[in-house]
Amino acid sequence: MIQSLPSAAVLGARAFAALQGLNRFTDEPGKLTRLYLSPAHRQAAEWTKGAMEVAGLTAFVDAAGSVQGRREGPAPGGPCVMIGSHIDTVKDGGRFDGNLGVVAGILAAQALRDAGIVLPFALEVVAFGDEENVRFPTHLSTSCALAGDYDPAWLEARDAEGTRLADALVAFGGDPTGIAALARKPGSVKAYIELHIEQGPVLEVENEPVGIVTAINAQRRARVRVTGEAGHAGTVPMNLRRDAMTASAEMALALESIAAAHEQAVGTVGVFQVNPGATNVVPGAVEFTMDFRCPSNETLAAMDAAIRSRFGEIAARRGVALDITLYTNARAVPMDADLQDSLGAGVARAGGNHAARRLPSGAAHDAMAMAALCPAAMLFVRNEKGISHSPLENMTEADAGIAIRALLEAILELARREG
Ligand code: HGY
Ligand code: MN
Ligand code: MN
Repeated sequence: MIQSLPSAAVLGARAFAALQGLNRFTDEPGKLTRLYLSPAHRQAAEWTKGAMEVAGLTAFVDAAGSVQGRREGPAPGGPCVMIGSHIDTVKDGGRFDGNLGVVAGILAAQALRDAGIVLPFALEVVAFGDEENVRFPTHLSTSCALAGDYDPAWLEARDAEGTRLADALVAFGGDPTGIAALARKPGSVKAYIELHIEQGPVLEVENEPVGIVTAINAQRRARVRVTGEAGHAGTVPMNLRRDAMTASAEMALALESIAAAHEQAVGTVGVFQVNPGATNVVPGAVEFTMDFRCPSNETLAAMDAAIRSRFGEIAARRGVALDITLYTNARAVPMDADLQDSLGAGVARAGGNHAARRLPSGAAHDAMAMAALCPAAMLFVRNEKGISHSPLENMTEADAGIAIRALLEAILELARREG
């Protein structure tokens, strides 16, 4: 006997209560910092596994550190619909980025189980562990593991302390040798849906609680090393300096102006290390990161060429050495059109006459990786002023509830379309 599904208000309250529990786990008390394979990530993974089990899913922490939960459909081992997002965060991040999508999947599974609804496919919820790629120079490594695109070189990646990813994974309780086996067979995942905060201002400006993602922007990340000559800050004349810091500062401003000159492009220098880092020493070496993105692959390639040309000119004029190492080169990823329509039907059935605005994503998501395996789509949730990757990240319980109810209705729409 099918009972009614919980209201959006009930789902919103449950989501906020669950996030309270999950977000106790941090590596920096007083802030939300939960980097891949950290102690807080392990605690959060255990909490997530337990919450999945309460929701009626069979759950485990996989070899790469993600948490996978599954409820079988009529044919054991058959294809599934997967709801996923991530539980790693940036440093001093927000409560909702990634975490909300995982909690939403768990609450949807629980609501379907409680309502006695039997789906014509298996239902899976996955909490990926390396979406932010803040600790190691990787790119969506844990969702790439499921999509069959894991790069073994990532196991040799080192964090700021010099720890190898493979060693951190073993210490976490993962298994580097078991990652290849995580790859899902084509057809085993019918659809991947990710509910995620928008991390931008569009839905708030247009007064819509939810939106449907059309595509995820192309993105490149690089590490830049600039080498000049250290010297005495008091004695080296300005015209004889090979100052790595001022050269790097000019390059950072060049990135900013190149990004500003290209349609819907962005460019960011987020990490900037000056060596030796003493007041009275002309900096001999600087290492900084670049993150640049835009909707078009061609425009991103043109930006890359312009950056290399401008940086080369600056280095030559200032007499410093330059090394640019690209470590992320992700093409723009369109979201599946049919799955977008199923999400649109879900939003319509969730009530409230919402327009289900279609919009691109400037932020990367695990859906980028999963789209290589199966049809993937995303449901965005309005968040206050679009602020994200910040402790000021916020949203209303009501919007969270509307989004989770729409997710539930979209899953039922997929079941209906299964016939
Ligand atoms: O950087 C990003 O776009 C994502 O939040 N990891
Ligand atoms: Mn995210
Ligand atoms: Mn993020």
